[in-house]
Amino acid sequence: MPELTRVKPDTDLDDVVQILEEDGAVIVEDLVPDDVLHRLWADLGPSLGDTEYCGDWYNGVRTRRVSSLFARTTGLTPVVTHPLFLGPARRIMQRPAVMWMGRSRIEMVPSIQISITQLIQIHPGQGRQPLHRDDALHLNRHPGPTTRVQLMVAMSEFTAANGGTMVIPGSHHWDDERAPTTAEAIPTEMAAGSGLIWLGGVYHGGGANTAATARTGMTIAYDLGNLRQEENQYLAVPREAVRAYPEEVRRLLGYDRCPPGLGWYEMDDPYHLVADD
Ligand SMILES: O=C(O)CCC(=O)C(=O)O
Repeated sequence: MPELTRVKPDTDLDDVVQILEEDGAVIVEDLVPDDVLHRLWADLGPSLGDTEYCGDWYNGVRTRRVSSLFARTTGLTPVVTHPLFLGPARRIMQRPAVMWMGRSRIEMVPSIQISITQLIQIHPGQGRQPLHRDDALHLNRHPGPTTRVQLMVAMSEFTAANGGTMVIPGSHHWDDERAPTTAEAIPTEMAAGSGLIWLGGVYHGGGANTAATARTGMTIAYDLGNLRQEENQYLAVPREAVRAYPEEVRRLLGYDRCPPGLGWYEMDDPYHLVADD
């Protein structure tokens, strides 16, 4: 069976971008250091115990999901600013768009924003999730420009048996009429602390858990700044919690404008709402 390409955290950004553009997915080994992983378990793990199974065919009848992660921990900066997550997201999505203002030719670079944050814990007995493209949320047509770059951090080991994310490499190049099949999907196998990064046009889904213990992943996605966030971060994260993060992350949580003119507040930069006094 073919395998997903694996890179180390110090791999050159250009190489990772090239892998993502060709395969649509890559595993970054040791993306999250042990101390960060322990902190995230301490801050987020207890919420899983307080959460019921989702109970539906898509989200999983033996799957627990916990969202609003930025409201639950102040420990996400090293994850969302990791050079091999934020770097490819910026490089792949922030492509200049040309426009004319009268006789002036202008190039505008869009922003990107955090779109969904979720712990996903797949318990023994959970079946395969339907393979899907996350950018279908925005009704994207394919093949086409990438508007989402997503990360799944293994909070526990991912194996073929315990529900490691199923991925069809290269499927972001397919058109909209080609249906994905399970036979084409590769299970993500990675140690706790490693991360799977994939593009929004790639078919993927949670695997079946036929093992004895649960698999826990933490997913966070970047979307292009001119799209609606999947998870409404303005409602999910109180402003005091946003202020616990550095300016770059506050802006990535949506307190930013997307050029040329989306998202202003009182005709000004919305960052003022979460800036330090
Ligand atoms: O849990 C996983 O491995 C993938 C989950 C997923 O793709 C989803 O819920 O949309």
